[in-house]
Amino acid sequence: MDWTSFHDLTDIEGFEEWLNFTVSDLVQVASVARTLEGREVRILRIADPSTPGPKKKIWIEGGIHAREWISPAVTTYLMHQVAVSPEWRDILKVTEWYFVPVANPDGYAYSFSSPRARLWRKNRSKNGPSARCKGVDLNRNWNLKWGVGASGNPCSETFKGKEPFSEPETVGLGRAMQRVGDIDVFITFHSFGQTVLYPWGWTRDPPANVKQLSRLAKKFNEGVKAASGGRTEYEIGGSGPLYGLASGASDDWAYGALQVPFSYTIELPDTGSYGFLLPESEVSKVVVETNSGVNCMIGFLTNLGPCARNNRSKFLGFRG
Ligand code: 0X9
Ligand code: ZN
Repeated sequence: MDWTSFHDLTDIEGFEEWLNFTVSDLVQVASVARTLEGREVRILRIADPSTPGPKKKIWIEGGIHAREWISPAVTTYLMHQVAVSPEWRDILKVTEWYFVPVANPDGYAYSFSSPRARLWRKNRSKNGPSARCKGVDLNRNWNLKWGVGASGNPCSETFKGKEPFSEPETVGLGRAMQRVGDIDVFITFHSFGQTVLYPWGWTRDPPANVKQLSRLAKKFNEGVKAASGGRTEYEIGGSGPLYGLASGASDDWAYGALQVPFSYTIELPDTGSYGFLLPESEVSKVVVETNSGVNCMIGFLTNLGPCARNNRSKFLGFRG
């Protein structure tokens, strides 16, 4: 494993097992769903059992859209850093992490299968016995205001599925998130655009704690800026206003159904020159900058590290 190239599902699963084996005191691996093509949707829990709770719970989702290869790259890098890097050690004492490196393994594997399939977005669902077109957009399939800004046509890139939670991937991930319970921060990595999006996607109305959401998003940008020497910046805003209405996404479900107070979609680089076809030469830069962004965010939230907040300032989500 390295972060100077993109890796297929076999490499990523091998890396998960290696991390689980070498950092066995901190890392646990579980399978939360079985896909149509028989692959596992895996989550990795990283927590330090030698420090007492309660801890902030952070859920990081990657690879829900197959072609956005930089997303699993960022997720696996962050997972590795959280498990082994001294930069995260203090924060890890007061946090527990749940990583989903590849939320859409069938789609991801398919996008590696041939140059023709490189830009595949959905899973590989059959959509009925005689359907010509395969795949459900897993980021239109979660059960919150399902249907707004999504397609009912199986041939569309944004096909919402036949009903909310029709897909094993979304069902398994949703149940696992419910089981974990009281998640404080949810981040799903996508590409491209260089934006930090907060809810809602299904309406342009601002969410209840928009001020806190925006303040924490700015910390991500601060961390990215610091690591990039001021060269990389993200735009911050509501996903409805910035990207147009789209419902059934995991961020809205985490925020609206699970009441996760800090829920974000981070659209990774670039801003459109290469788009989904980001060159491998960019991978190391993006993963390092994103790690720094998340470190600043969580450092602020936990009051640890270089981005620790002022002790006296109150900073609470709406769940308190
Ligand atoms: O449309 C999406 O699913 C995401 N953009 S992408 O280009 N990566 O496909 C944005 C999702 C933003 N969140 C919501 N609409 N809730
Ligand atoms: Zn996406």
